[in-house]
Amino acid sequence: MLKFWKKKVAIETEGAPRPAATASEDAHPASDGSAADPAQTGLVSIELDITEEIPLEPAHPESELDVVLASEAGRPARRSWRERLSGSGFAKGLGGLFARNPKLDDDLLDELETCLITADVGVGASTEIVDALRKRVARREFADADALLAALRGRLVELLKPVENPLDVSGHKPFVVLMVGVNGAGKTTTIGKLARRFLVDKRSLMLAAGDTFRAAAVEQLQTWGQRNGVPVIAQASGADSASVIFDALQAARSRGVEVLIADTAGRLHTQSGLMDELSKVRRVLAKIDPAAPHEVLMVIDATTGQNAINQVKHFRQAIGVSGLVVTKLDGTAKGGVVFALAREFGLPIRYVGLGEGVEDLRVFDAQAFVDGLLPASLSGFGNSA
Ligand SMILES: Nc1nc2c(ncn2[C@@H]2O[C@H](COP(=O)(O)OP(=O)(O)O)[C@@H](O)[C@H]2O)c(=O)[nH]1
Ligand SMILES: [Mg+2]
Repeated sequence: MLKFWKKKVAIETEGAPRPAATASEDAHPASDGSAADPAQTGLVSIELDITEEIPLEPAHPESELDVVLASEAGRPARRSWRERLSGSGFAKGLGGLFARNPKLDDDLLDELETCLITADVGVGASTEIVDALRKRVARREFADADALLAALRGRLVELLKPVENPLDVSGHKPFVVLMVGVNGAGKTTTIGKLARRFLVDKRSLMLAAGDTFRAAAVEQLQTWGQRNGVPVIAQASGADSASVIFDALQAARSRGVEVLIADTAGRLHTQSGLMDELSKVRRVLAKIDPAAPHEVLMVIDATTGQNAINQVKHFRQAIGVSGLVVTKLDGTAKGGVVFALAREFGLPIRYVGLGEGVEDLRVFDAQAFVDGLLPASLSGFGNSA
């Protein structure tokens, strides 16, 4: 039995007085504490009349998200991790290696090491993993290649377990999630997917169109918000990003919203001006809530490979990063970067993107991820090993 929820939301970006401290933030349109005039500030007034029906209590609560998502536009239920990851270079490389029914010798271990490095696991982690296996092979711990594969699986899961740490938004209200990352990493689409999850969890939320760099980015978020009945705080493109996110936090607070997700421009970590802007977002938010943002979620495109490591270093320096989302692990991504990130930073990997669909953002699960990358067993490849 499905129950439905009808929602009517009126949003206008308010010009409420701001704390005196804000006056020092040069670019804020109403930093003198006066009521903001939309005509002067370029604030966009958004009137949402949402009558879209959002199913809240699906027939099978144990797979709530699946049911809701599958019911949308006749989508098929979401695909398994293995289906999504089997096309990756990592899965193909390892699958190919073990499918040859290899002998347990140095050549196999060398090939395995090359395979891990090629899949972007990183030289340090790959060598470490293979050296440990080499010692065990020398001690004749493995009866066959299947046993070696099982040991590899165990080690890979062990590497990722410490970063399997889901995002918990219950500690603050509003809980502010700031999305950061380079251009095209998948920030805005991830916001859509994430927001959908929160809606299914029955959490009230609001979005801030903090990517004021491109007009299309503001529209992308507004369109999504309108379609899903989620208020979006926006200003005309070219406005100050920190000011949009500041307004959004004020609005979210006054409306008792539980989660605020703020988009930001896809800045390159080499552009120091843009990085400074991120630091400013943090400073400005702290005037309303010293603990905000409560999560700085950095989105990383898995296809950027080892460059991802440098990106994280720069963003950590500029704003601090508390969690990662690794997108585009479907298709041809090498996937190994997830291990390299885990080893290098130990930052929680909150979600992974396994495709472009709304159902393809998954809470990171170390075991499911590794199982998706590795062949189930050698017999799965028609070998008797
Ligand atoms: N295949 C795939 N594509 C994705 C994934 N996440 C995002 N994308 C695509 O990446 C492109 C850039 O995404 P966008 O959200 O605009 O990036 P932004 O510049 O960081 O906001 C879009 O075409 C998305 O559909 C994913 O997990 N898998
Ligand atoms: Mg974007």
